[in-house]
Amino acid sequence: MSEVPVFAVVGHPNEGKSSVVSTLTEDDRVPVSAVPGETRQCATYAIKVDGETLVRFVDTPGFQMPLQTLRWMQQYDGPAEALVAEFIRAHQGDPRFADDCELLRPVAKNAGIVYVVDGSRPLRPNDEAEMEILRLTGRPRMAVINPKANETTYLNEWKAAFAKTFNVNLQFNAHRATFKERIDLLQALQHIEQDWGAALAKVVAALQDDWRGRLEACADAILHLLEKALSLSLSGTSEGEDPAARDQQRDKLIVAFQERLARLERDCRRDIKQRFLHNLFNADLAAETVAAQDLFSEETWEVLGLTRKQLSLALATAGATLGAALDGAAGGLTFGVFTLGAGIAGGLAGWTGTRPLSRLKVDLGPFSRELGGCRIQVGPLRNPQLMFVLLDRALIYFQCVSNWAHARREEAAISLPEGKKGVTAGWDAERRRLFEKYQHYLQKGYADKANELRPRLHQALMRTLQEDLG
Ligand SMILES: Nc1nc2c(ncn2[C@@H]2O[C@H](COP(=O)(O)OP(=O)(O)O)[C@@H](O)[C@H]2O)c(=O)[nH]1
Ligand SMILES: [Mg+2]
Repeated sequence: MSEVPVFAVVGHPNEGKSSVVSTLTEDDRVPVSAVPGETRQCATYAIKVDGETLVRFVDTPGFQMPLQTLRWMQQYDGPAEALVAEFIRAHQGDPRFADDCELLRPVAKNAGIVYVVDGSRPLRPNDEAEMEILRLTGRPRMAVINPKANETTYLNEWKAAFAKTFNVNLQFNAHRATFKERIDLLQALQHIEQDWGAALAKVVAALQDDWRGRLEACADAILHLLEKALSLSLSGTSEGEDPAARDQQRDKLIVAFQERLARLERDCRRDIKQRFLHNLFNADLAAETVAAQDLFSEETWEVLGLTRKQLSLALATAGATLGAALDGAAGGLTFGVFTLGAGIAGGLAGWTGTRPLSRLKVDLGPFSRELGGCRIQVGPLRNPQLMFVLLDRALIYFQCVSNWAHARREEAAISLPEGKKGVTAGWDAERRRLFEKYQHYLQKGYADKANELRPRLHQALMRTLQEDLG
């Protein structure tokens, strides 16, 4: 069959039908609403890859009069294949059955059926009636349990009821489903009707290809961020050679430097987000979370990046002075990225919000240099911790965006458990060293050597995106 398969997503009002459609088609325009019965018309959404429509899902209103609808169907004695069309013909002028007619319209046109229930509540007589209606339509059908609440008491009851009426049933949390779970649902659909098997297998293969392409693009975006951030350096000329003038100039450069880094991070996030077809979701609003905090906040460095031990190793390899980088009284929580002059605090008040600048540790040597005369240079950053914090922030952002179901409309809140919870601290030493080497080459200005490493870095990132975060 060369036609694009169509599935009507049906069920009781407010059980998550629109949510299932939204998440499956990655379309956040599907209206998801807490108010039952808002959808009165069917609306069709598609999974498309490279502009080609591969499968369609029809979002429908909920059953309105299931008991009466069933009674009519049980009394019907015309040809079985005309049942649904006859029901619609008999009821289409009656406003009490408006929703039932509307939701059965795609079924009358031979759509397959995806029946959605909230499996966290017990079964009711209406549900039995709805399932029986769907059985009587004779169309291929699958039941999807979308547990809206964290309640599993009734799951077995639901599954037993489904066993009688549906070819396949599956649990699918429309607000939490990952890419893999979407694929599982599409694969399950392959089994409800042989004729659609090939078309749906094509959907699955195309989506898997497409997903891989997205991950490749994200790995590229993250590598681009690293390259730009780690080779970033700014220089300027102070007005006069006295220390105060030089400090002032250096402080200005530091602020500009931080702004440039922040912009690079923003660009990287935008590139990542763009791949996952989100219009409403704003991951940047995750204000309480580590990845969304200031890159240079102490809390960020506490949770992300390398552990103290990993960092000492990295610093030793990079030939930096351990003392400078691991100073700080607070249990080694400060890593000395920036050197801030005494007179700078006022001028910088804006960039860490309310955090007192005095808590930032000083690491003059590697970061800013006086080039002679009135010339001052800031960057490139030598501290490996900065690179791993940047990586962690990008990876956590990726993880959040790529797993954010399109039906989920609340604001993002990425929460991380206590302790070192960056991604890179969990990497094997080989992977970490590869990136340390890259940073080293970029700082030294060995562009060729840095470029040679890129395929391996890309591969390492792909592994993380696919395996560590998948
Ligand atoms: N927490 C949670 N809420 C859900 C889930 N599915 C649906 N909802 C909520 O339930 C309400 C109805 O969802 P919707 O998809 O519009 O249901 P429909 O009326 O069957 O189309 C909305 O407030 C959704 O946010 C879910 O899987 N988890
Ligand atoms: Mg709806």
